[in-house]
Amino acid sequence: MQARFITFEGGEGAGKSSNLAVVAQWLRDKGVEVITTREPGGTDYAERIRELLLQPSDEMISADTELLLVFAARAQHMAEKILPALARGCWVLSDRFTDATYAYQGGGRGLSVEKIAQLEQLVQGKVRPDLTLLFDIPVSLGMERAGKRGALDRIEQESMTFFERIRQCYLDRAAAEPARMAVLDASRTLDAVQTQLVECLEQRWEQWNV
Ligand code: Z5A
Repeated sequence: MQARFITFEGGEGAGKSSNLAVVAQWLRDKGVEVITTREPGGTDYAERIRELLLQPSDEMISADTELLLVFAARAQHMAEKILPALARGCWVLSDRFTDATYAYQGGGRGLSVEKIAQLEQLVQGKVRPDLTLLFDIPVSLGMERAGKRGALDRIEQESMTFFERIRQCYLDRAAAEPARMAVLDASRTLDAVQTQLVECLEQRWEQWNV
């Protein structure tokens, strides 16, 4: 079977990382070779860009700077990790990808869809995720879960309205692309979320095996 590219999206504390591990195990149990990765980051160089993006800064970081850094990290991630893995038949699971850019830099920072789409084309060409799992959660609940971990990074320090715009942007994208994006109710218990997740995977697995 052709290797697939699956991405995990959602707001802060939505449970992306926890559920990515579940999907990786589900696929390995099916005999599939899988690598897991994350954005921004995923390679040594891209992880250094991640640090630049997330560490709190006294200097104002412009939205365009943030956008270009995100795509610089993605270009490296694509070249060094994602494309070689897919080419050798290995499935790739990424904790965030370009939908996060539309949501955070687009919905959150107010950059235009056209500007983001140009960079998406430049960096990714035709590569898009085969499946995007959107873990949807009310902002306050996600923050409560994420907040339990301690100090906030530069983006986590933004306002509630910033994160509300991000959530809405994700939901709008999922409504516009239902064949690629599956929305999961991440406000439920971990067990309940995982039940939805497995149902979704079983459906896709059948489609992909036809
Ligand atoms: N960013 C961007 O701006 N532009 C881009 O293009 C990209 C990213 C790619 C880093 O992301 C930042 O980069 C992010 C967007 C920006 N913004 N910020 N800040 P990240 O993914 O590394 O960081 P994050 O969004 O803050 O992830 P997170 O808070 O780690 O959330 P998560 O992975 O979705 O959740 P988790 O770690 O699996 O779970 C959080 C906690 O909740 C943990 O204690 C779990 O045990 C608990 N949990 C999870 N699910 C449940 C349920 N169902 N019930 C109860 N408790 C649960």
